[in-house]
Amino acid sequence: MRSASVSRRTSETDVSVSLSLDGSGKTGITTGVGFLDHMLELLARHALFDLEVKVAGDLHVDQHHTTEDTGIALGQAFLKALGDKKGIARYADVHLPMDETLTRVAVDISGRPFLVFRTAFPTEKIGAFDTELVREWFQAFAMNAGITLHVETLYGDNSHHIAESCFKGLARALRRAVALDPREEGRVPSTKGAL
Ligand SMILES: [Mn+2]
Repeated sequence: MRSASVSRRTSETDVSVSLSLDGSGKTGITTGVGFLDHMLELLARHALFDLEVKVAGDLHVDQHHTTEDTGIALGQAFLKALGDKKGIARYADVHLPMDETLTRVAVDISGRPFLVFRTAFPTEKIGAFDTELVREWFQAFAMNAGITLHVETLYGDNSHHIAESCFKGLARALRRAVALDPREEGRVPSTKGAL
């Protein structure tokens, strides 16, 4: 089982993450931010990761630190769980429809952190959640996971659907990118021999 745990404590948040890449989508998630819990639950479900996340964050300030730091810790856990990256598919891309919304996600488990995020939200809020925090979470996750991640919403009208298509698209892309390819025979999928 490729799995890892990360605890990360700052003056703003205290985050614990346990992640198994070879799971079944089991979750236990309490970040204190309902919408973020919803996104992480569907991320785990569609990636078939087992994921536990507990956060005590400074929600009296706003949801920014909690959202960003959850992305950082999950990215760190993902990188740690991947280990030497031997045998993985490495690349994957998906088009993820959600009703009227269509989002394209492409990922390279490259060791070169980079985010392209071409997604706009028609509203500033989804319930109590600031839509600008979706990008913050993706930035934090991509940088700490060490992946090249391109997210583009091709069209969409509903902010909840748009956010959900981004997280589900990431989930489906990661599920395929971390999958073990028997033809790789335990080799690192790079001409450099390392990722
Ligand atoms: Mn939903």
